[in-house]
Amino acid sequence: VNAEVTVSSAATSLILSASPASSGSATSSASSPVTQISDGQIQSPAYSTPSPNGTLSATPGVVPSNATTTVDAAAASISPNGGILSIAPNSTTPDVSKLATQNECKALIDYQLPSKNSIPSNFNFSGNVRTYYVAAEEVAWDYAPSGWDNWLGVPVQNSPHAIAAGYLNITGSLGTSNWGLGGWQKAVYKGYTDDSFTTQSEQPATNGINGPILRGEVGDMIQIMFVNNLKDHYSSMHSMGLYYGKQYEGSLYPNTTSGETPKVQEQDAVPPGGCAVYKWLISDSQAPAPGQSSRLWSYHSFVNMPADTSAGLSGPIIVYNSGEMNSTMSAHREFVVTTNTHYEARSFMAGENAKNAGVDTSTMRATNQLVRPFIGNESFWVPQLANFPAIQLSDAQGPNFYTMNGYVFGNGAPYEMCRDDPVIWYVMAFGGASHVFHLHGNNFQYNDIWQASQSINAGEMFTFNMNAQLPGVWQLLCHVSSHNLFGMQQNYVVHGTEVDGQTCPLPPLTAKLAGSP
Ligand SMILES: [Cu+2]
Repeated sequence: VNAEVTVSSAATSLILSASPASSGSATSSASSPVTQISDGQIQSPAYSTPSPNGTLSATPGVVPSNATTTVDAAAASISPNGGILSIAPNSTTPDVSKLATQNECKALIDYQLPSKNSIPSNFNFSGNVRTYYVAAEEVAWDYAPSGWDNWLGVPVQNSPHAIAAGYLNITGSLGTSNWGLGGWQKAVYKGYTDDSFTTQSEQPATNGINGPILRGEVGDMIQIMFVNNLKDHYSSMHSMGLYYGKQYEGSLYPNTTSGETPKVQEQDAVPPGGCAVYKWLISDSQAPAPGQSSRLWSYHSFVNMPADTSAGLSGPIIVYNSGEMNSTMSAHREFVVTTNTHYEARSFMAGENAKNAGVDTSTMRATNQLVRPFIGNESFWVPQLANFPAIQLSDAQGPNFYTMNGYVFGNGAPYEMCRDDPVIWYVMAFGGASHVFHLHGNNFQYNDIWQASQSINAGEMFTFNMNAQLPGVWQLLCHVSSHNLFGMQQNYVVHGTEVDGQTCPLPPLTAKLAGSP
């Protein structure tokens, strides 16, 4: 089975032309602002004055904990450390009765452009709206599912590298799969084919822990129905690179304009069981580099970014020049490589993993939000301080896994190609380290310059072009020596062809889009 064939046609089938009413220029088609989701997140505060150092003098709230109202900003006081309105704590329980229902979210998938204040001036609408259905889900993840360090050729529990990395924290157990307990509890994005969320969209085997690959062309709008199926944690979808209005930022912080009522939208922190719709635009500012046909952007959850991305919530976006998606996909092998430090002690799933592993959880909080009182600035938006680990694990208990697409020690599916295939590597980094992407056997081009290696920092996204000229099973690695020690390595395979007296077993590139227009 060649997953690329399926995913290619699936991506094509997602194209839906906008209705005549919304075709044409962005300006003329933006007349129907998307209905705001009722946020229901703001609760009645009791006011108090912050101390000069920003520490709140807390007065217990006197209103019912489930009361929902707006806040008179003028009555609130301004904190001295940044203008955030500070209010005494009340309750951390959001009013779940106001959650947007999935039917409400389905209705917001309306193929209409967002309101004018969400449309940049260099967005020239193509008329194409690409729709994706994405859910945040909990999975049990094994960083080394083969049980082997595939570079040293030994079982993981015997690997000097795994031992040095601190991945084996209980003698004789398999730390990469959470101390032999069947996997680390992680949160990941899964793509679905429609709003019933029953059939997962197919992704390349090499995609690993990445969320589904989202694709679009310059001039397109991407609309996403997102469902948070995490049991106890918030999540969101925040785009790195595509354009969005404030409504679709998907990032939790008190980002109100001064003087307005502070407000956290449900899209910024979707509660367990909730949903949201995001509309992201691909303007000229997202275009591939001159001479290139595609480039990488990304998305991730931004309720509490360090905890969310350590939990596993990130994914790729590939943008093509207008009209060049199919031709580019059918003429190249495209591969996503995400380098990420999955720091399990910082993941918001740390509490779940601690419980599973029998760690002393007597100090663990009952909820994923911090218990009060605590020292620090507070405002009155809810949820505040969400997605923090419920327990502080040591590094031995919650190791920092140095991964490529969620795997260590060459445990991901190898990237496969035929000799002389044009290849596009989409390489990005999350987490807390700087990496050096390096290939053995073949060089790649970045900014029209041939490279053997390229540094990449957390949050950066690169697009490299390569011609697979030399056959063999080759190394693909982070060249930072400690990261290599910690297993940040993968393999890619260049199959020989007639030149080598062999037949490449992969379907030819020209067949990649068979069945699509
Ligand atoms: Cu590295």
